[in-house]
Amino acid sequence: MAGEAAEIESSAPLSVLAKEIEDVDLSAEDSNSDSQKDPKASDKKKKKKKKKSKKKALQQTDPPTIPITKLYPNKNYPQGEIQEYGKDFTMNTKFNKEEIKRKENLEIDFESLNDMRRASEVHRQVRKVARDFIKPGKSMTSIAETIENATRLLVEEKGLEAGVGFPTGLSINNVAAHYTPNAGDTLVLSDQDVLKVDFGVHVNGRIIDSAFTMTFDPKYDTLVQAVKDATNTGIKAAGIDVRLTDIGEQIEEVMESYEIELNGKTYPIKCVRNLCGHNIAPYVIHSGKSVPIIKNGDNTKMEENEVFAIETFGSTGKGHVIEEGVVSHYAKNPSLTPQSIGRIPLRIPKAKPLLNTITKNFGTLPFCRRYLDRIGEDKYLLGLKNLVDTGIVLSYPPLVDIPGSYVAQFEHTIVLRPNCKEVVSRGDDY
Ligand SMILES: [Co+2]
Repeated sequence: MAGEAAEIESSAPLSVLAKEIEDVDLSAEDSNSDSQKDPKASDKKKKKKKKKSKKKALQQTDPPTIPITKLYPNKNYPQGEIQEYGKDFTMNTKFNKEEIKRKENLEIDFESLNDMRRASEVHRQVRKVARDFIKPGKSMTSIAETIENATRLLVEEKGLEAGVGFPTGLSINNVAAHYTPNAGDTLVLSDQDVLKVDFGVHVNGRIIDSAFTMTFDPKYDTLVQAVKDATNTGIKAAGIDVRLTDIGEQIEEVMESYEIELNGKTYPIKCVRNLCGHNIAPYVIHSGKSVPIIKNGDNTKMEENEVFAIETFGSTGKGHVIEEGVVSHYAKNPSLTPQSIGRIPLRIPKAKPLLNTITKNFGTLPFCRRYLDRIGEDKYLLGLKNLVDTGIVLSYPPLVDIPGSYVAQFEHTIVLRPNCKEVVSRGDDY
């Protein structure tokens, strides 16, 4: 999901994440510097381990039908891509054993990291299903349902313990973000469309937010390449104590070094300057910090153990989005306490029971109208409007650049572990 620069809301920092490491496996397998420097060595190690284990690992079917927990009976889910922090950071810490020890003690707790890795493996397998399914001629509704059904199956959806992380974004062309079909939607994908597939998976509220762009005409290749490059630049630039504006500046420089020729005209590829990445807290998709994709002067720094969605948007249009069109995405406002909500008068009688349904089924996770439909809610629009008007529920309208323009997006979720950066949602596709 996309963060909007204009709507930065402050909330408590994510200092809760730092806990002592409890699982020895993590330090044995993940903090081992040899295994990070030499991927082959770690492969060998893993193979050895597998041979020793008596349980025979299940193989995923095609299309996938086996929940991820069944594929990893020892519950050690695959780690993401490990990146070392920049030179300045390692210079300060590499030769300081005490500092390394201190940082290991501050390691994000293994359960949380492992939940994110499990959700990431679901994401990788579901996006493969999506890539195989998505073709010109498919309806947006069928694409969204294919992605959501596969997610629910592979993550073993269970109340607020595991499930879909937020509505499946299927924004096309000049629509940059926050479009998902509502009931009755008849939109069908065309071979000239630029489609952003932005979907989420969560385990115990640990949301993996990752997105990619699909096109069916090679003329868009440069746009897709520019945005992929820009997102990877942002991921590389991210780190503990790094200023958000510096990340934005590096993204902007890479993105705007590209241009694209479309139908005989050359367009500069611009960053969509009012969209940004964001930090993620348990059950909260946008948790206060915004990662700009331009140099914006925000001197706020990233911190140890924070989780960030790094996402960039490149456009052939203005590089600026406005809210336009029918809303599909909503989330309960995470900064309100039950007490403060209780003091807000609700004019529509159905608003109160609807709010209870939202709290019970989604908590503060984003949802869409289809998710209300599928749990049996109907005629809820007036009540929902009342909740939005009072600020109890936030709405996220589609965000669009000028007509005729094309926007592409790539996004990954990263964890700023004390001694390394883990790109948890990384796959061999992007
Ligand atoms: Co996002």
